[in-house]
Amino acid sequence: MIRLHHIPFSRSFRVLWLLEELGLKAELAHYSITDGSLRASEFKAISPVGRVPALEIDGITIYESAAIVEYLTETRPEHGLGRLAGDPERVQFLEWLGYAETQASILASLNMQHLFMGDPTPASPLVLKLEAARLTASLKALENKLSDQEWLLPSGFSAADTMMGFNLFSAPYYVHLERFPNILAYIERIKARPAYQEARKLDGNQEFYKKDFYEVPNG
Ligand SMILES: N[C@@H](CCC(=O)N[C@@H](CS)C(=O)NCC(=O)O)C(=O)O
Repeated sequence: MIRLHHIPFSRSFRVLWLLEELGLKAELAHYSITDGSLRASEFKAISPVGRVPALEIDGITIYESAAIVEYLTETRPEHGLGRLAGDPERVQFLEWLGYAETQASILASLNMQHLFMGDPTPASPLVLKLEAARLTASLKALENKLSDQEWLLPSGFSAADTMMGFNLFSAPYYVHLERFPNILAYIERIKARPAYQEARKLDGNQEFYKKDFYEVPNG
């Protein structure tokens, strides 16, 4: 039995997509960011800070998306989606797992302030501006990297792309991607993958974004 603790359009999509790439089917346990289900003691026993993803597989439970990605690729090396110790791309692979999470933390901060803060404590325009600039900087570096390769690693698609790919579906709510043609082409390549398409069907509807774009407020 494989069970993925999941919220649609969240970091758990990274794992949902990677499982599809590996040909593994998981039962989904659904949560919501707003209904308190992440704070239930049963879930805290699985994920101590009450976050998704968490994955039950092979008789163990793992939380932290990068750790899950590493575990899945190391225990299923026949799919070639990780870069194991000794591989010349190992360091780049690990860097991208971390980079994706660094970028996701900026997105999470923007989400928190744009979507979940309001009366009586509206978000700070200065912080929103800084976070949008930090997101832009992280996208510029990605744009440069994709100028002469199709995927994050020179040798081709890997699980690092499943870590990063998720971010690129949240980023356009805060930064116009038209100025990043390599990233737009990368997103199209992602969308063309059958495993990605299957994961999207299983994902569920996102419940966060009510607008197509969130402008940085003046101030
Ligand atoms: N570093 C963790 C972050 C997990 C995380 O923050 N997940 C979000 C959804 S994208 C969450 O569960 N948030 C709930 C909360 O912050 O209360 C990972 O990569 O798995």
